[in-house]
Amino acid sequence: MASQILSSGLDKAQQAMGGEKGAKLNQLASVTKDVHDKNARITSDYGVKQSNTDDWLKVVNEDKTGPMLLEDPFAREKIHRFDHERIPERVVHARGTGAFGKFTLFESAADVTSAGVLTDTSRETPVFLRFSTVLGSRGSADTVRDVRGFAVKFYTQEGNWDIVGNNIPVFFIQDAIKFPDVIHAGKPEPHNEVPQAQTAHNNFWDFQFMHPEATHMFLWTQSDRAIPRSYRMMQGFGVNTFTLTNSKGERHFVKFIFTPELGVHSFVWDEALKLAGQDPDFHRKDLWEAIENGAYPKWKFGIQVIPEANEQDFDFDILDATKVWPEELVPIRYIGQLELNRNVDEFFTQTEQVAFCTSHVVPGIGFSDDPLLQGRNFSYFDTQLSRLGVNWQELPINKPVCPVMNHNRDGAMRHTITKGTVNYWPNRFESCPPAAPQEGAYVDYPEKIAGIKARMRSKKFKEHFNQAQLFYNSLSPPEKAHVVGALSFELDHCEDPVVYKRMCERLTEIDLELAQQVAEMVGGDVPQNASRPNHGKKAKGLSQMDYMPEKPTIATRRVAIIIADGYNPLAYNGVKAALSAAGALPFTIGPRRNPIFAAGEDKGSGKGVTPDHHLEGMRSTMFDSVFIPGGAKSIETLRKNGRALHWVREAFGHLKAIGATGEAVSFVRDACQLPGIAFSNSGEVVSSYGVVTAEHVHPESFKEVIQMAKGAKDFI
Ligand code: HDE
Repeated sequence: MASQILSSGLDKAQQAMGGEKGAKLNQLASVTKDVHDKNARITSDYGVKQSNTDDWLKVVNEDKTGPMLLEDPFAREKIHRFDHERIPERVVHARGTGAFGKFTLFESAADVTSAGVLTDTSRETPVFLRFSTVLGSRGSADTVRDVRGFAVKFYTQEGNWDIVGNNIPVFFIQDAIKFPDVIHAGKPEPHNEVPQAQTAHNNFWDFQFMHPEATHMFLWTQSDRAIPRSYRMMQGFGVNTFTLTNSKGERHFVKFIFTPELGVHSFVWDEALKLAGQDPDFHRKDLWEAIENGAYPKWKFGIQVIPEANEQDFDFDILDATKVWPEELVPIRYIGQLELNRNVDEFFTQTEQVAFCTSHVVPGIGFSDDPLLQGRNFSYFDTQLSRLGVNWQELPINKPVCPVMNHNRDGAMRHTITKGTVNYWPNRFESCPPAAPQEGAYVDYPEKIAGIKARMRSKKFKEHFNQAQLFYNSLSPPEKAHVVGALSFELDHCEDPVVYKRMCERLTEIDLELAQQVAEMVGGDVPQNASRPNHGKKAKGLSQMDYMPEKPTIATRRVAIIIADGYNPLAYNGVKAALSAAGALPFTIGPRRNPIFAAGEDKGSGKGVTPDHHLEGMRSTMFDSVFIPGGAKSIETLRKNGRALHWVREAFGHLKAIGATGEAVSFVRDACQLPGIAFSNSGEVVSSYGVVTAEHVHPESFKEVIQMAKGAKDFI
């Protein structure tokens, strides 16, 4: 019985894998209890079964009222336990969500590293990935403009390896000593704790001006990258420069990159703003929904490698985290794949208690002198001590799947019981000795260092604008327009003219036209001259348009199908089936969540279709696309429904694919009120500005509608 309870949280498939492949899940199963176990009964924490957990023990009179007894151990335990449920939230990246998965290699990187996880192509390494926003509190909204965390824990056979990355490849600062400043400046202001999860305020932009090194990064945060459509549709970057050492002892500098199979996609700002209120858990739910539906998100894993001897070959310092390594200079070598395939069983014990450390690397992987990384290596372990306590690595989610044995002992909440009479090394029994390199011990790279103690940065660290220009120049025209819009929004929220006027000046270091457009909007002095000429260079891989999926796909996209009584069942059923067949997620939306009847369907005997949601319950922002089947009566009803009308207009404004057949064609035309769009007036399928219409319905046209809808937003 006990083992049945313990393993009930496991996927059968994962269990069948056993061994290394199911290693982490098997380990977790040994500490997992199932609240749905039919034989489970409420007990106290000390194991005594309880008969009543609803009433505190009291001295009652004949009316059954009276004082409560402090004696009641069960009530006291329940309340005391509750009083201490919260732990400190992460000082940054407090809001997040995570999932389990696996990492596989399709090409060995043995030429540059000896790490098993990057060389053994037969391995399947279990992983846990936590996505996050940076500035908001634990209860803040998912869709705010912010950097997203992309933290991966690889449970390798040689110990845990953490890549604690972001969805943006550079950072605001070069030296870790500045981290408390940049975070204080971005978090709510100290006097009134406003604003929550926003960089649109004086202090953030004051900091940006004071730190020219932040220019490249703030441009990324004002781009579409900072409002991703989904965690599944963004890249992950290790950001810092790490090193790889191969079996010959040769060292290389490396950057780690994850690129999503679904391509890189974003919201438009208005969508993100609205969703923050309409569905603050949008990203969390999106990831959960995809995994539950078996649409496992996948990323290609790549490395950019520079041999040690070539460190000085670039006009930027390769240890400077405010710089990318342009792909033209250092190509990305994609060698593996990361897949997420299992949601957590419990948020707190898994997603909240997972703890990452940049300092956790395995043999074959090491650090560089990147001054941001060096500081991070100090900070992460330290923060886990205050957040989770000294024994945080014993928590099930953090525990390595390989053996752990050493002479570290005791501390609050120690779980492991280590038998034996010695707790130090060396000891007279030679118990638990260090390992030899041939046994897989970590070997420190014997780097030769000579220097003077000083608080300084290298000369190349002092150039801050070249790559900001490179990034801006590489964006497509709509992406540039979005940057202008984002900066205009953010600086409009700064009340202090010193802040927004100076920032407008700073923009002249990047691009005069950009600076002029923003200054005009936000009340800055419109500059006439650039502070430096734009070098005009571009690089690939910076615009997210470079990451459209190889084949356009509608898979996992949420499509609203809006119907009312009298809808055309052929169009409704046809499109719904075609969408499902293409892997999309169709949701029926009606004026009510009670049966809606098709044209010709008798309300008395017909079953109707019960919508998934009603028009007041949802908003167009929660869907990627909308389809409206014809049916004279249905369209007559929808025309009178302001919410339906607004839905179509808003979806069009957010550049979403809209499909319509039959009578719905004129409905969409009237709703959009844009004379430039072409509409179908025959059986032909017409696609114009992402609006796909077919006046006369025949089953073949559904396939075409889907096909054209696939690329519609990207096309625009
Ligand atoms: Fe972090 N960062 N960070 N950071 N960071 C934390 O560690 C820190 C930086 C990143 O899902 C903290 O466990 C310093 C860059 C992610 O649990 C803390 C510096 C990048 C997460 C910390 C940086 C990151 C964190 C807070 C400057 C992208 C969430 C809670 C030197 C590569 C991990 C915690 C999770 C979390 C310190 C800069 C990514 C305080 C000192 C650059 C994804 O230790």
